[in-house]
Amino acid sequence: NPILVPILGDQLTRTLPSLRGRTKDDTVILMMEVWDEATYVKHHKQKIVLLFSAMRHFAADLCYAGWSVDYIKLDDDGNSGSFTGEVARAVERRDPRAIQITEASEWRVQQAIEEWPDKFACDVEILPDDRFLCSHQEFRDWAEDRKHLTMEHFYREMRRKTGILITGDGKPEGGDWNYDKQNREPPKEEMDPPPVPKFEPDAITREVIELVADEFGDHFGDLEPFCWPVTRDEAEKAADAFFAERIEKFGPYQDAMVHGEDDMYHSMLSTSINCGLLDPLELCQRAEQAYKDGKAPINSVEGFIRQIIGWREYIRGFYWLHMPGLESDNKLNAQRALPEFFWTGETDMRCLSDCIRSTRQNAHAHHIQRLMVLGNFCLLAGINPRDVQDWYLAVYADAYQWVELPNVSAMILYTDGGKLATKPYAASGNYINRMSNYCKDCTYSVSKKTGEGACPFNPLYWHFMDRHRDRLESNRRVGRIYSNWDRMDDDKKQAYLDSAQNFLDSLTSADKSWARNE
Ligand code: FAD
Ligand code: DLZ
Ligand code: SF4
Repeated sequence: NPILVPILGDQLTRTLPSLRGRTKDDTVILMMEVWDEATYVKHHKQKIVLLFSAMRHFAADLCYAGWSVDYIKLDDDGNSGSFTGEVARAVERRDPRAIQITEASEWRVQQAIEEWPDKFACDVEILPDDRFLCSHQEFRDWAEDRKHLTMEHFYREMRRKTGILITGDGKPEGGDWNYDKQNREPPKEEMDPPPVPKFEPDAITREVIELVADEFGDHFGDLEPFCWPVTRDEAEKAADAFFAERIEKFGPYQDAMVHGEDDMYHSMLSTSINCGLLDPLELCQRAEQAYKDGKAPINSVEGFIRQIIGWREYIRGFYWLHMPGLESDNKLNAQRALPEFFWTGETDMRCLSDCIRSTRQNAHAHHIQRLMVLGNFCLLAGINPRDVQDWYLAVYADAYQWVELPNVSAMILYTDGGKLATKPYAASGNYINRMSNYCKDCTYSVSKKTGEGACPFNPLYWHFMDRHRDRLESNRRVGRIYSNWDRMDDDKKQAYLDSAQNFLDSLTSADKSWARNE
């Protein structure tokens, strides 16, 4: 009897722990397209195409290499629609002596896997996912007894552990651990980011595009053009282009936003990293090499590496440390429904409409758009965390709960009351105006603070600060903002609060059926 090795949609790595050391004649690999996973939120159409196409390509490569693969397509007869249902059918079919699986990246799926030993007669072995640098235990040990889980401290440990950008005598390359101060350039006229490689759908992808059109036509987002990498080869080409053409300016323009410019100097590699097509550590080593070869400055290279071995690893550790509570936390008691325009893009706020357009067209928006435009709006407007979580999880092709949830709940919505972020990332229109070209052609005026035509971020900012004064005033990093508020005369304060309230009252709530099948 063989060993059954189920491989999940974000485990498309040939060196996966559950594949390493297995022999071809003693193993049956199981890959499953299942209805439950495609619809637990109504994922963007491109996200489903990406996952199914990448899974089908990966399975084809495994078969070509001589592995025995049971690949269950979504519309196969008898598909039970769930991972557990499909493993049950495979156990029936193959009578394995054991199941061996790499742990799931998401809590929901891992819970289901942990029930398998009780459900199936064979042994079930769940292996740690060593595609992440920091194990669950290592993160727990690091977090233990710390009052604040400061990312920067964690990041330095990851630098030391990997030796990336560390000199022979153990010091940070260039003398500093972090060059973020050099990475806050606003956009410049002369900026001309090279285009990101686009990948033409092949026959496998085209078949999946048809399937998605038939089965998920009511999900958010444009189905085509579909240009994401779906194989390791394509993902490598995308990485090559980033290291050859964009990493140099990645750092300085990391936080810059330009209307209609969706990729800027970002790597656009998250979709490939998260489903297993690219190895995060290898990418960091390539970035380090670009620095050593004099092809990119330290601030760009360090910035890129920090996002991956710093933020990405930290976010994953934070998720497992705080689940399942993280999903229901709501320390700011935000209760407002998500506005409908998040799904339709129909708003006069030019910054938001551009970020939502990019999200709809590409299943992607870059970090500062997710954080300081969309996220900042949800924070200031007091949108309830569940609606925001569902939205981010559904609309981005790189979204899996382990990475989406900490970013949404702890980073943008401050639902944990400050375990991750030392203060809420709240900002008025000024910030967006400084870091983008959105405001100059907006219907609203960013310099107008209150009343008709004022940029809604301006009054919303003070409405937020005022309604959370009890919680935020004692925060050293926020407290002084209240001295500015207190210096305003009462009429001015009231004008801010009234303008914000009028704006909030004007919002139309989204129908829940955008995010979930009722
Ligand atoms: P680059 O700007 O080129 O960055 C390089 C890599 O660093 C990314 O590919 C990614 O792997 C990693 N990275 C950067 N920032 C983060 C971060 N905050 N958390 C984890 N990894 C990071 N990223 C996801 O992969 N999936 C998500 O569902 C997701 N949801 C987000 C939700 C919010 C509210 C915010 C503020 C950020 C979210 N991010 C998420 C992080 C970040 O926005 C994306 O990783 C990034 O935009 C992907 O584009 P890129 O590959 O061009 O990234
Ligand atoms: C996101 C997703 C989708 C849309 N569909 C599948 C699927 O049919 N089969 C699969 O194995 N994985 C899918 N995924 C990814 C999973 O929802 C989930 O994120 C991973 O299993 C990690 O927990
Ligand atoms: Fe956004 Fe306000 Fe600028 Fe308009 S004026 S683009 S709403 S920040």
